[in-house]
Amino acid sequence: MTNRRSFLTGAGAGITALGASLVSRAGAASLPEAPTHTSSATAAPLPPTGGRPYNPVVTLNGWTLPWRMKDGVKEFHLVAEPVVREFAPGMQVNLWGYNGQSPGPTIEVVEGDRVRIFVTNKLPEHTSVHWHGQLLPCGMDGVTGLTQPGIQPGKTFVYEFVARHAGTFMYHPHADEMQQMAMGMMGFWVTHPKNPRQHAVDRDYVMLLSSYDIEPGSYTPRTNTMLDFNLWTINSRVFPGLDPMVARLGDKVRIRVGNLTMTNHPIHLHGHRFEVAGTDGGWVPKSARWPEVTTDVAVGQMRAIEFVADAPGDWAFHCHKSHHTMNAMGHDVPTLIGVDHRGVAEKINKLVPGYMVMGDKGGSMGDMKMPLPANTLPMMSGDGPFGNLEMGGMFTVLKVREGLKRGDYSDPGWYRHPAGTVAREWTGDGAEALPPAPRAPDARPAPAPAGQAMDARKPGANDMTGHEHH
Ligand SMILES: [Cu+2]
Repeated sequence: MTNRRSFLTGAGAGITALGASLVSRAGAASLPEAPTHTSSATAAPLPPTGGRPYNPVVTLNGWTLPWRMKDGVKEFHLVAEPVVREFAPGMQVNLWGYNGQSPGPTIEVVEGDRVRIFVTNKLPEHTSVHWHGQLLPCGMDGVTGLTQPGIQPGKTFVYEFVARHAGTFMYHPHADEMQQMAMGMMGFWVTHPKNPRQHAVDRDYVMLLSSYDIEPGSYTPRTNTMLDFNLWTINSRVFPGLDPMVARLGDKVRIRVGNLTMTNHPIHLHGHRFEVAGTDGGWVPKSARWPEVTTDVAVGQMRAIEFVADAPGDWAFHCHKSHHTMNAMGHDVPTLIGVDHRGVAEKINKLVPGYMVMGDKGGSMGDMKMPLPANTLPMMSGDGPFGNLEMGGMFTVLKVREGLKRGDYSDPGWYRHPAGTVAREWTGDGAEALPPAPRAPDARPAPAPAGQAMDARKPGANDMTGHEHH
């Protein structure tokens, strides 16, 4: 009834059997199931149901696409379609994704596997899928116009190739890219080594970085934005909507990060040292690795970092660009430190009820409850054991605990610090004498605090830069 030939020579007029091709009616009758997933919780790792064994990955706040084996070929079915993604409780976003979610499900295969991926387009415009980092026949590369025609709405294409090398990859459209990626179309791909003991770790997390420009109160990203995004996401979630990464004390942990935003992200982990063990080009030889606590993931790059989780605690993991650990309401706010604008606020309040003075003592809004427009998130939030975390965006926590069960990814709650190991207020009693705090030799008087008269001078009209005027 159906065979591989009918897929590859199907109804797509003018398409050669060498490239990605339209699925014929006969082929469509035997399409593998296209499972969907709408929960934004982190799904348990999906162990292989056949083929070579591997150690499955965990997609933070995401899931892995099940497959079926057919005549020795692993068959997957992706459906490109509009989805609704919760970025964090309180904010739903209209995105485009795959199989009910953005990012799409993670695809896991083993080095040497022959893989067949059916892609059904339920978007209102054509699309294609590019398999970023794969070494494959050119006609399977998924570049609309160059290696295949676009997959028109309602149509299904089939891609087929051998996953030739193990590593960390992703998939995304190469069709109307600016729109489709700005709408969240992307997914992770992991090709496991043939030998499961090679590059083996105890926990293997994967995440894709994406960014969105969503006006507070609206539900759909502005897709023509080039640089000025206001939501910086890990797997289309923002803190506090991101689950923690959990590790047992002593576990070897890998975190694979792919960047499909328009800027680089220096990814930083607290309390540990890691090495970059892989890129989308493959594994880094051991002799070429060096210790790091931050690694930059540039646009279109992937980095697999590895470390031993040897320090119990709740450790911050985040992009080091401070604007990227902030949600929508923190953008385009002028600096008001040192400015007394209480009078201005009163006047504005008559025109704009609810206007709030922000940031005259700094930016911290952790304790303020301000009315937000519907469907957006405060710029920094998230309740921790010591109060508000003042974080959003690309931020989550690595929770390292003793005695966790292998394969237990559930949130162990907040870390219980051993007595005497937490920073605390110094109250002057006890044995510690306050050491002197010498000031820089040429220290100047600080600017007047808010509420006092200020002698405003333009920067540059004084010698703050240290240069003499001539
Ligand atoms: Cu960043």
